[in-house]
Amino acid sequence: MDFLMNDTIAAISTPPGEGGIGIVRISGDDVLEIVEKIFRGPAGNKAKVEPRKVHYGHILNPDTDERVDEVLLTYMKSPRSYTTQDVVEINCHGGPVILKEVLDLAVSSGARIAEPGEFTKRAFLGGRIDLTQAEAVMDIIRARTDESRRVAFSQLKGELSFRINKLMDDVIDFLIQLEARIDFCEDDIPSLDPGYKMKQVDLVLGEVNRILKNFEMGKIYREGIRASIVGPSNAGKSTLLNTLLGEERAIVTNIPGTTRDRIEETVNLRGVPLVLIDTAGLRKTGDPVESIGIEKTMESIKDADFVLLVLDASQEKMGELTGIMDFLDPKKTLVIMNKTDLGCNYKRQFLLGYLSHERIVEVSLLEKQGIEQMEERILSFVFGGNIGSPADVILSNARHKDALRRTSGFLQEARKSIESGMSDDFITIDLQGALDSLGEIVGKVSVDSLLDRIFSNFCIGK
Ligand SMILES: Nc1nc2c(ncn2[C@@H]2O[C@H](COP(=O)(O)OP(=O)(O)OP(=O)(O)O)[C@@H](O)[C@H]2O)c(=O)[nH]1
Ligand SMILES: [Mg+2]
Repeated sequence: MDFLMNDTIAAISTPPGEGGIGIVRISGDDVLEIVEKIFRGPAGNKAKVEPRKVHYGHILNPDTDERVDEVLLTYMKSPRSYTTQDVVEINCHGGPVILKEVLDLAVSSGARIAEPGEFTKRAFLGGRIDLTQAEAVMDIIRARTDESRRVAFSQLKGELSFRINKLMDDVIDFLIQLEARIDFCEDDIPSLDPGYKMKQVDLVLGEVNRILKNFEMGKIYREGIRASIVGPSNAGKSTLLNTLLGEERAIVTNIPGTTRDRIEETVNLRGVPLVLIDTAGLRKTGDPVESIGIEKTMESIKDADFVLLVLDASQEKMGELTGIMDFLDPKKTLVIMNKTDLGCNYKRQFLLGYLSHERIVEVSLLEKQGIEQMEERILSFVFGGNIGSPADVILSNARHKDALRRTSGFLQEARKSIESGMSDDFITIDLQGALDSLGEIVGKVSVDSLLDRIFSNFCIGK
């Protein structure tokens, strides 16, 4: 990767398709030159563009003198721009043909097409944001619910970086104290007490482990969670999907075997993106189409993070359920006892042989009874009982988690070294390892391939 990235890049920064406006963004040393070639003020004159002002005018094809579009152009002068370089943003009419043409003109006037994520990569390399913030940009764009967006935005504001930098400072402070005793004659400075050393390591280790703990929660908010809705035919599986979705997505009839193909929809369950998979009912059937559906149901159970097993509460017969229950993993199953309006005749005891009572929720989806409680149960089940506030979540990225895991490993080694009375040399090696892996998170150790991997996930124009 070229670290002197002052060549000028351009891209369409708005999504493909038609819209009220579309934006072409250009960044690099030649921005003003390009503007001079292709932008004309209201009177058709070459306009002087000033930083942080919006300029009205036209984009012109300099070869044919043809006006391509009427635009608003904003110039952000280096270093006070997103990339820290000279940047212009041209607000055009939002048609794909116009945007492509303006982009082509920028390119024929000296820019090159940006790679995905290249604007943000420049912001990082220009020192405007650190790695966690660069990654948060992508997470914000991809956020599927308001809460996912909040988690990403707190990262963009630098909350994770702040905590990591603080930890790095603590490790460095401790390292300096140890190094001082290694480098200088032992007589000058009294050696450190093992209890004191242990305390220094534990302070950092405690915080690292705390941040690691909320990763799982962060992941759920960011990526969502997959639930497969299964159960005997006619129990109300499709009704459950529709209820949680708030619309009539799946066909509901009183004919058993209505759902043949699996239906997948994302719902926003109090901020958690929940992917629901409605499946064909589990029953013995001679119908080949339905059999295929049932096979797919089995597959969807394997794919899902958990299973919502929908049963008919008014039915006494539980015998045929044994097969289903044996197939399901009780740790990953929540039972929705539906149709309580028709009576509660099911054998609770039978189910309690498989799972605990808080895993059984009684509802009437038809009469909309117990829906709120069901939603709460689903959430506390998803979060393993402890739903934290998304405001606490600052770790949502697998790369960060991996680096923190390694940090934690190094610190545990350091603990062992202290415990077994090893010399300070050994402890500093572990601490250095901890420091390096913390540094990876905020990008203080730049590794080309790491950067490329992160930024190539971005969309073009970002
Ligand atoms: N009385 C009552 N009927 C319900 C309730 N929930 C769903 N139903 C009815 O039960 C029937 C089956 O509902 P579906 O949602 O299609 O059931 P399903 O489990 O998807 O069925 P298949 O796709 O055939 O496997 C429909 O007639 C629903 O209106 C409920 O809480 N009470
Ligand atoms: Mg159905």
